[in-house]
Amino acid sequence: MITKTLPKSAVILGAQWGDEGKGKIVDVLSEKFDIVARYAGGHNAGHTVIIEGKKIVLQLIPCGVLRPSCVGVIGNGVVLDPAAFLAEVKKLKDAGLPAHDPAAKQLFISNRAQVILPYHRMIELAAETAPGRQTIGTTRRGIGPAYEDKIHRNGLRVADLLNTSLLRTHINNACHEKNTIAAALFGTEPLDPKQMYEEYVRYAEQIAPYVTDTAELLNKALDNGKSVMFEGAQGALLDIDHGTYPFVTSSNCTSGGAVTGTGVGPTKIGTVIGVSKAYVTRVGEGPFPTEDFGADGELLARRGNEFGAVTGRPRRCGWLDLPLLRYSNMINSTEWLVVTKMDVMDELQEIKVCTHYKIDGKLTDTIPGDIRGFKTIEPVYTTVKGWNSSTAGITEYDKLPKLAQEYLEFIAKESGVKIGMISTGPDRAETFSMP
Ligand code: 2SA
Ligand code: MG
Repeated sequence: MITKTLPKSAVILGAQWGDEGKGKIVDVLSEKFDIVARYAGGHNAGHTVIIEGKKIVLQLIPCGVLRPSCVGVIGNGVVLDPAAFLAEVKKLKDAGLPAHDPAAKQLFISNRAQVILPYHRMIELAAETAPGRQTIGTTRRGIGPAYEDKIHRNGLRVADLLNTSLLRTHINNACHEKNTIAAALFGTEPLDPKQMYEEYVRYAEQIAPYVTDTAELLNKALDNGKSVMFEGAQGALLDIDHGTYPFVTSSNCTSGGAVTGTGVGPTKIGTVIGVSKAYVTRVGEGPFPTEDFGADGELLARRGNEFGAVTGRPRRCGWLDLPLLRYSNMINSTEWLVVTKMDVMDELQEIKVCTHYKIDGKLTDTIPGDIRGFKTIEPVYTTVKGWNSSTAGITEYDKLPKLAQEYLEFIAKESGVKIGMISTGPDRAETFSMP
């Protein structure tokens, strides 16, 4: 049983293309952890948690802080939009949650996290909508351009945001450069550096009380016997290195990201838990071998309420893809799977599962390394009978219909990873550990 064997530290991440229901699982498991740390992405993530019928969507702040006993950390691997952070802090305040108050010492931001500035959004929007450019279908939050600046050694870190003279110089220089590029390439109107500085200096004052050296905080906490959960954002197949490049996000969503994105080394991480839907969804462009364009795909979208939590975009739906799940398990060293949204499949007469790919007439399990390779994939399906009865809200394995149990056993056997937990509905309570 997953909750009985949980070590002092665990990575929880999406095993697919995001939106697997991580937010809810992090929330449920955060009861067992002292600290929850986000290690990658930014406010492009949308983690929906429903507590006693009340829905809370967090994009940047780790879901763990919804429990007053749990400390939230925004790690160095995250790209932080100060305005988005402050808007979420207000959400916590309005919900009466103590984490919003820096005096509660329940929420921390890494001094080494990168800052998203308005020109990042400007450049991304222009590039995504420019004629002749390959659209990625991003969330248009400036995530990619902020990571570009980080890797280009051109970025502004939170520690620099707090240094007013450095901030002024940085904004002046960056605006000069980005305005010139955006005007030349896309004909975009320039941004005003003076106005930007005045806005960001105010943000800096407001976020300063949350800022600390979070690598030190996390390592000391672990050394002192505290427990830490590393909360992934997006999903393994959107990872900048291992995902379906270039249709990916700009960070390492995989378990390796937890190490570089927080400053806690691999020997201090106890386990990796992958969250997978009982089917698959994807939002934005890019390959999706098991996408279903027919009535079943529509049924999954409707019953699963498959719309982006951040942008409201409809998600594409399809069948569970075992080659991709095995690949995700491999690159993450996943030890446990959590299967979510079982109940969404309750009305299906038949369920298809992709067990292998056929590429150039040969059965294979290897995931193509190039995007053109995906076009040659023919998914090989096994069809199983649907359980065709309600699993919504069931919280005991024995009470699941026999066919639903068989489906889960099939997933565990074929993916090579044991299933530790099942979710049968959106509420915190609609979850159970496997016997
Ligand atoms: P970006 O904005 O640069 O990270 O976009 C690059 C690709 O990554 C995908 N992406 C996501 N996919 C699923 N869920 C995400 N979060 C939100 C949610 C998305 C939303 O939880 O629902 O509300 O639309 C997320 N964030 C990034 C994105 O679709 C691009 O394919
Ligand atoms: Mg999401």
